[in-house]
Amino acid sequence: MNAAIWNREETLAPEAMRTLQLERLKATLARAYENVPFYARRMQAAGLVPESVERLEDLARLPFVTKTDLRDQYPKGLFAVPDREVVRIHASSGTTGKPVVAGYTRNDLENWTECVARIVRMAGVSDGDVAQVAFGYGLFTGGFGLHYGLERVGCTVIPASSGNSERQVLLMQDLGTTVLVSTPSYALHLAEILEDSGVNRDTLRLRVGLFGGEGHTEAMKHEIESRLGILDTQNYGLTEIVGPGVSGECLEACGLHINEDHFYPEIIDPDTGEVLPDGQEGELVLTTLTKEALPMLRYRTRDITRLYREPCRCGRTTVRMATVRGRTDDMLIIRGVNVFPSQIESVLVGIEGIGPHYLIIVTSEHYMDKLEVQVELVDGSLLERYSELERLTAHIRHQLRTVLQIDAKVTLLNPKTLERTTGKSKRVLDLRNR
Ligand code: DLL
Repeated sequence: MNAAIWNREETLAPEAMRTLQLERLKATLARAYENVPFYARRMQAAGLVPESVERLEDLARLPFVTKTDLRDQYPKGLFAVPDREVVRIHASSGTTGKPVVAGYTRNDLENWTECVARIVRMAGVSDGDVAQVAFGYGLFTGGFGLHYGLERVGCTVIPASSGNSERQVLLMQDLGTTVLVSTPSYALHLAEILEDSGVNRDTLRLRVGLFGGEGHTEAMKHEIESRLGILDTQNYGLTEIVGPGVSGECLEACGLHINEDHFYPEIIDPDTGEVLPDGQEGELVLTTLTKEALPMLRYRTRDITRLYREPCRCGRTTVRMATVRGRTDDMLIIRGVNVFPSQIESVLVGIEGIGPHYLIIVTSEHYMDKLEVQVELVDGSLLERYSELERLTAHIRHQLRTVLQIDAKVTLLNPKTLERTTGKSKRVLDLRNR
């Protein structure tokens, strides 16, 4: 087996994987039905018992679980084990209302560590590496989640946590960090700090980034790679399912391998709920196959992607998901046109003279939606050169129009005026009355 492959389950033949998945699914269904009244009620209402699922395809008969269900069951209504078996709690921050609370048994933590270890190895990271974790250590799953997986493969882990960018740079310099673990937007922010403080990139040992927690476009990936001089790899996950460790990119950079012996993926049409065939884009729905404390049956992630099973050159046989294109609740409908922030990002990052940070503002005037895109200039003195400024603005508007099919107001700002975040970035301000 290729040394970079951490567990043998990553290379199972498709039939063997399906057998394992079905066996684990049946056990999960039985546990959930027996221990979680919510699941028992839901299944009964659909005329189902755990034994109704005889094949993996039968899973499609089960109702979905949504974030609203989790909120209604707050804090621990979906837990399937007694409190004394829960050894860790995490929670998602949640921009509205109550957070989602996730619990883990000892076995859950062990499986989580193994899943993250796989992702770390996929990115070519191993015991010779020094990994600086710039995710928050706390209720957020990013810090602790990556931490234990990195330790498992033998890395030296620096639990820097998020924030204090100057200290992050100092740690990188003095401790010889080779792996940066953060959100992609924070990686760009650190690149800026490095440039501003005149640190010569070549004096650093940074070589690879393990980025996740939010999306980034191909264009942004190139920007990070060229400014930090590293290889950008991404990984995906969510609190409701486990945290990071659901899927990650290998060095072939052709999609994210899903740890499908632990998390069973489906793609559905977000409007009808119908399961879509491989290759078609839709909403990712995940079912946990090994989770004890918080089993999740058909959780609607709201993340838009597609699945593909063509063999990967890395030797892993696990199904892959494409980079998440956006979230169903991220999609803006502006004057009837569907707009994903990621489309705007791809346009902006390719344009010379402007920085990679941006803010999308949507307002409504006289019942008409207005889209404004604020972006920073690389060279602030351009603000005094009117004709050049006009030309650049017109160019950006034109490019946006070509991609989005709608007009946007473009506002060019002085360098470094938009807010920088150390965690997930907030790039959309929808001020319409909804
Ligand atoms: O962000 C877990 C995580 C931490 C993953 C660190 C990777 C690294 P939540 O805070 O619950 O959990 O947010 C989950 O973030 O549904 C996606 O919308 C988004 N997300 C996470 N990773 C990616 C990614 C963590 N690689 C939500 N690409 C998910 C796009 C991502 N979106």
